Amino acid sequence: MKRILTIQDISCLGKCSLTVALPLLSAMGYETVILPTAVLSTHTMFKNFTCKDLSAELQKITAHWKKENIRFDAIYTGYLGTEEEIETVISIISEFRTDKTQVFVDPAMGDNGKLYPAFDLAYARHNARLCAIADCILPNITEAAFMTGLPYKEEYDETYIRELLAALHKNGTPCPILTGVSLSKGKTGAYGYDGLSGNYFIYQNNLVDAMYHGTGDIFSSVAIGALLYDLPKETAMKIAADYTAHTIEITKNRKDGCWYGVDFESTIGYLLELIASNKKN
Ligand code: PXL
Repeated sequence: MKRILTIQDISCLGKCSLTVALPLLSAMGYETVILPTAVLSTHTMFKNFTCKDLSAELQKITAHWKKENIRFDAIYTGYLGTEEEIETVISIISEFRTDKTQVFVDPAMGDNGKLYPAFDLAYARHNARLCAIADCILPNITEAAFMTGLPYKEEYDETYIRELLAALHKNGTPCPILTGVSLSKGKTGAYGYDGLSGNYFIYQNNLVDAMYHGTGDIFSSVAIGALLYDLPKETAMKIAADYTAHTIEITKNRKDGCWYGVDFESTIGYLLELIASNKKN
């Protein structure tokens, strides 16, 4: 069984970061080791959330793992609260990385042309330093624009997407994957570049007209889990995009749900079916 280390915050209530990565990767059949960077009462879309930074603890936890000679097949980082946290995570990756470890970075920091309120341009540039050392990154267009300094565009064509991918590749990562890419009206999906083969890969499905918090984390967790099955990259994108879209659709139609996240718990059965049918093909 592959062992994945995921480094993100715990938003105790909120269905994002570790509270989605852990159940989804476990359901996908991975031993999932967590390194919580901070504990928040809720995610930051709530007012008056509490936050306890765990930076000081990270060194102690990872020093213990080193003594136990623990190794990881993959390291997956998500939302990181500060520039210092990013620096700590860069050094943890360099300590635990072997030539077999695949490093995935989701530089979760913004959407729709804006950074989340807690972040600024200096933070985005720091995230670009983390992305530079990753084997594969999964930013959305907003995050890619802030990290590369290219303009953010609401309306775009494939040339713009390839420019962003080229800039991210030049920054250092062999496999940048842009999420939330819409190549035609009513569609959305992922568009990636595999620097090792020199090929682009694309998956588009129908856009579900609803926005919920945490769906980026759900897409990334499933995409990373699927990539670690060593499926073709298009297939991994299909599994992640179809699962995320279906989960948003189910959530949209519910009567008694919460506003702050999607009902991913009720669609885990669908995820496993999707994986089984795509592994066969
Ligand atoms: O879904 C990304 C995320 C993760 N963790 C926290 C957040 C957010 C997005 O706002 O606030 C604490």
